[in-house]
Amino acid sequence: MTGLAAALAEHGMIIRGGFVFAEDETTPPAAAGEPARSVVLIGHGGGSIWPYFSAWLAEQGEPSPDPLDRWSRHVLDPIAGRFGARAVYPFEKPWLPFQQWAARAEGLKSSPLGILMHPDFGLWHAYRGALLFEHEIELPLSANPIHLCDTCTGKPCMNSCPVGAVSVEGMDIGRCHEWLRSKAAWACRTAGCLARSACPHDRFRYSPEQTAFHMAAHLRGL
Ligand code: B12
Repeated sequence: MTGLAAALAEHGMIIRGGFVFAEDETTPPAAAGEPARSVVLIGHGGGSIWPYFSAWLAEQGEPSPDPLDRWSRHVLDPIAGRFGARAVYPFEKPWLPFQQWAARAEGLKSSPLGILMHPDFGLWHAYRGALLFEHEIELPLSANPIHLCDTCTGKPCMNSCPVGAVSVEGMDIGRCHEWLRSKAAWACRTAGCLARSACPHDRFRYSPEQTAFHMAAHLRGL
């Protein structure tokens, strides 16, 4: 996996763990059409992709929809080819269970926001794709990763949403979206999700530019 890690590092991406599927699991096809035996998740912690993606975006001509998705394919399709894998993406429908895979690959658990909590990156990480292999590739799981939400006493994420969409029951997405559609939600619409921002584990927080980019994409989908 050293070669793969090096190829990804050229684009600010990292390996986000991987695992062998269970024998009785139905899996998507790998490169030659046979059911995949293993999956390696690819993504980033913090804003590591941002300089690479922004430089690529600046070279593109006319703006066109979903540039981050296009960039992800542009980077990962050739890398998948080099390593004999098939690349799949979190934005492709029918959606593949990226969060379930991520939880298995890195032992992560969900925050009250629904986003997985990472012991280092906090809420500031995402998945840009996954590589499906015909053979077994197992990557070591860090021993019992800490779930930071378990020891968080103040739970500021639950007190920071202006419409109380985050609670012990989880995230009320309908309430969040109704609010986001209103002009009154200017703070969330410009600075990003206030509940996510309130998380104290924010060493890897995205830059204001990256946050605004993701929020604009999110708002276009409402
Ligand atoms: C649909 C979707 C959404 C929908 C959720 C609809 C719903 N009712 O659950 C909406 C549009 C609300 C959404 C929002 C966001 N999402 Co979203 N989303 C997805 C997507 C494309 C598909 C989820 C799915 O159904 N998968 C299929 C099922 C079978 O797989 P699963 O692993 O069991 O998926 C479950 C979870 O992913 C969960 N889920 C997904 N998103 C969200 C968001 C919230 C708030 C909650 C409660 C649950 C939830 O719902 C799924 C069904 O149970 C995934 C990518 C993917 N392919 O999984 C990204 C994904 C889960 N989203 C992601 C992110 C980052 C976000 C946002 C932060 C986007 C942003 N604005 O920047 C927000 C979170 C809101 C916030 N508070 O900031 C990341 C999460 C990474 C992580 N660190 O955990 C993913 C993996 C995409 C990626 N490229 O990395 N999302």
